[in-house]
This record gives sequence, C-alpha cells and structure tokens, in this order.
Amino acid sequence: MLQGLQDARKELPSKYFYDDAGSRLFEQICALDEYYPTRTELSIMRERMAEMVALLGPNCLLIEYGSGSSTKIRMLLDALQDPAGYVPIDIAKEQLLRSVAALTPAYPALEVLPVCADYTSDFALPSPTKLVSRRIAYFPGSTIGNFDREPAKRFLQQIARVCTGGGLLIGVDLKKDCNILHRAYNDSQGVTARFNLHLLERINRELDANFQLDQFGHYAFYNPGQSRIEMHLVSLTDQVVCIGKVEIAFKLGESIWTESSYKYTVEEFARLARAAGFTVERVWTDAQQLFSVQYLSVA
Ligand code: AVJ
Repeated sequence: MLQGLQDARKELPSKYFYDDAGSRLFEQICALDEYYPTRTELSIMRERMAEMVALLGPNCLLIEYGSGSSTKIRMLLDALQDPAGYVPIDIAKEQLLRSVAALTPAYPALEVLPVCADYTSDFALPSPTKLVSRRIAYFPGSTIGNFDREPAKRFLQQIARVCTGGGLLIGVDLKKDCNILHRAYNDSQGVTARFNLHLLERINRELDANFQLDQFGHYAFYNPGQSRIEMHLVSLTDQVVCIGKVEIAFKLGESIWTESSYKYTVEEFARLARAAGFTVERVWTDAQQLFSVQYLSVA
C-alpha cells in the first residue's frame, strides 16, 4: 500500500477492495441495473449450460479463481455429471467460509476444498479423494479484465500449467458503446463510488491511516485508447494523509488509480488466450454481444 501511494503516479492493487465489507459492496454492484456483466453472464450460462457441461465432461475438478459468494458455480454443479470436487479460492476469508457453509448442505456429495489465498501468488492446490478426469479452472465475472496485458498473459499461463489436459471456463467482458460502460461504473445509486472509497476506509482501519473519505471523489471513465475502464480516487483538495508514521501529500485533483477493467473483442481475447497456450474451443455471447463466456482447452 505504502509503495503504491509513494509512487509519482499513485496506484493501489484492486485486490485490496475485497475485505468482508468490500466483498459485500461488490455483491451489491452485481445486482445493479446499470452493471450488466453479472446478469448477462448468468443468462449466457443458463442458456448454454448443456453445451458447457458436455465440453467439461464427467468427474472434473472445478477450481474457481475468486469464488466470492459462490453463486455462479451452482449452475455448473447442478448440471455437471459427478464433479470430482470444488476448490473455491478467494482472498476474503469470511466470505469464503460463509459461502462454503451455504454450499455444503446443498451439495452433500460434493467434496469442497476451500483455499484462502491471493490467487496471483503461489498457493498449494488441495487434492480431492475422488478420481479426477481433468482440472477445469472457472474464472467468471471478467476479473481477467483487472490485469494489464502482460500480467494477464502470465496469469493465464499459470492457469494453463495447473489445468494441463483440461481447460478454463472464463467470463470475458466485450467492447461496446462507451456510454454503457460508463454507466456500469458510475451507477446512479453511488454503490460503485462507495466500493471505491471503501478502500480508504480499509486502509484507515488496518494501517492506522487518517484518510477523510469526503475529501476524495470516485472517478471512473472508459479509456478507448487502452480499451479499459479506469477507476480512480481523486483528491478534492491539497491535503496530507498519515499512514502510520508516513505522510502522503496529495495535490488538488491528484488521483490514486485503484482499478483497471480491460474490455476485449472476441478476436483480441483469442490472441491473448493462444499466447498463453490455450485453444479457444467455444465462445458464447448474449444477443447484444455485451459479454462472453468462453471455454479454452489446454493440451
Ligand atoms: C470484479 C473485476 C470484474 O471490473 O467490472 C465492478 C469489479 N469494479 N465495478 C469489474 C468492479 C467496479 C469488476 N470485476
């Protein structure tokens, strides 16, 4: 955190949004009318589930990167033939444990092996007791959009190593009318603004800082040249903030870059997937081409 705030261009990794309160705020975002990705992805899954499970096959081990509330996985678990196990990975421990506790009674025969970890770092993959036909990574929500190009490729390569002989079922948000994108990250109820500002609240609480939340503004916009939404917290005044004993100065209008959310065309994502060692087997989209769910295999 300190390093990110001491850079000439202040920047914080978006993974730090997801403490318990942040994860709850994110769930609220997913339910917003203006935030089209969640409901669009769910409707694609609902419509195409038969084709998806036919590709995944029986006895696969599902490994979910950033499992959150473990809502979407239920559609797969309801349709898959004898999954060998489910490994939800999430950085938010309380939410992970809550989700597993809610899932277990609904799927009594399923072996659930939760991992609380930052999935961009090394972690040990637990082994289920049942025989595994293939490992399938599940990475919905277009969280791949949070990664810059090179880190995205490296992360996909890491998944390809974990799932060799299997595949990756991934949600990828698509390029579209910039105004639709803008509204999705500037909702009228201000939930996205609260989600963004909550990061400062978290730093105050966990790192003994004194950010004044009303002295920063939520600013999100689509950058067409870079194909990404950029989310920032902009200082509304000249001010000095203390993080423990360290002082951080902000000029009026200076920003902390808190998140990027890259948008792809189907062709652009295919190039990235191939560069990471995957074969694009199938791409499903909605009628308006807002969002895609893709199955990538790795030999
Ligand atoms: C969870 C990364 C997919 O980029 O759309 C939603 C996070 N940020 N609104 C996204 C987010 C602001 C979301 N992902």
